[in-house]
Amino acid sequence: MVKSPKDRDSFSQFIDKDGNVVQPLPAFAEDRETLVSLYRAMVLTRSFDAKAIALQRTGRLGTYPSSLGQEAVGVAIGHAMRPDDIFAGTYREHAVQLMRGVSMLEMYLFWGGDERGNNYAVPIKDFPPSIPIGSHAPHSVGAALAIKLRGEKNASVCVFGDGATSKGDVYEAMNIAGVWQLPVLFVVNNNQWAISVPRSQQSASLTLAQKATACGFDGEQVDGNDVVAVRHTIGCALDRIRSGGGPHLVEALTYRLTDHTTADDASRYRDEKEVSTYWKSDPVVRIRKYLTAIHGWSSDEEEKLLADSNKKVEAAAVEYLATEPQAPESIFDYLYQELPADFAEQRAAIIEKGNKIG
Ligand SMILES: Cc1ncc(C[n+]2csc(CCOP(=O)(O)OP(=O)(O)O)c2C)c(N)n1
Ligand SMILES: [Mg+2]
Repeated sequence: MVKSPKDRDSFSQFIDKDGNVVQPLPAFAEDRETLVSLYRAMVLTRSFDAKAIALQRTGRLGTYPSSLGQEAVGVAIGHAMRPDDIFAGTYREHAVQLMRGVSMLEMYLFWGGDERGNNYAVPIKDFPPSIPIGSHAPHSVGAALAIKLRGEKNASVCVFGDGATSKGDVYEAMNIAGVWQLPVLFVVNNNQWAISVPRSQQSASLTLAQKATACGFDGEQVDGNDVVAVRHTIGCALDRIRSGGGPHLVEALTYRLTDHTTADDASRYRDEKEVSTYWKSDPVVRIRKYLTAIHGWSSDEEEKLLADSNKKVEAAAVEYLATEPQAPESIFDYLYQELPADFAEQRAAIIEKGNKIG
């Protein structure tokens, strides 16, 4: 049931911030193993994130955008998608990428400035993270058009931030998706900030979900810190889209618990009190509380999970640091099928210079 997006408090929720159930759970959430697998993925994402920041701070990774506090959204999206769906997201969707099968090595390579990190073994049709805001929305809709023209039953999934909803590219993509009734799901990962611009100054629209209304399809809000609610909402939306229901939008309400990127210092523009209030809605703690209270999640299991996650992340980091850097001329190798003549000259000049230095 799609709730009205006109009311800011209309978001759906199953488990509140204290781990209490507020309405009967969907069937998948009755299963301990499923919940544990969602929790496991959230913890792994958080470990991956912490290591990325440590690598950046010690000069071994480029600028990195943390997903701290937003793990439930990405894990739920990745869990609800099928392998043949097509994902296009921003730079902050590490959780989705991990769920889709992109390796941690590939992801560290990407954030270390190595284009081989974009050449995933799986999922082959997914787009690389979009650094320009909103420019991937038309691409995602293009993929949805291809799906429709081929008569396939998969879906295109496009994730962007609250700030991106103010971009023309996003509105244009949503508009044509509505006109052509394309199989595309738009997810607004609303973390309340676009660098230093708060949600209140981003848009006078009461909700971001209601922007879908102008494009002729439904939008709804979900508690983005409740992994059960996000998984349920995204799963239902994808089912409707796959059975020909046309586009849909989900606004996931969450919070960016840390700086915008490692190049930012959020303490210069936002109140520490606000941040500490949102820490009380931490999505990882919430599902752990529920698992502990209802499914007997033990401290032994917790310790083992943390140790396993850290081990996987450390192994990926070791592999990343041991990877031979690409040759400088590789900068030209990933954009064109056939290199234009002037670039070919520059490429040759780099090789020539490198050989002389060598
Ligand atoms: C086209 C474009 N304009 C501006 C920027 C600079 N920029 C980087 S992140 C960002 C804010 C994006 O906010 P939001 O969409 O809410 O995503 P979030 O970073 O919060 O996940 C901006 C303006 C950019 N990357 N691309
Ligand atoms: Mg944002």
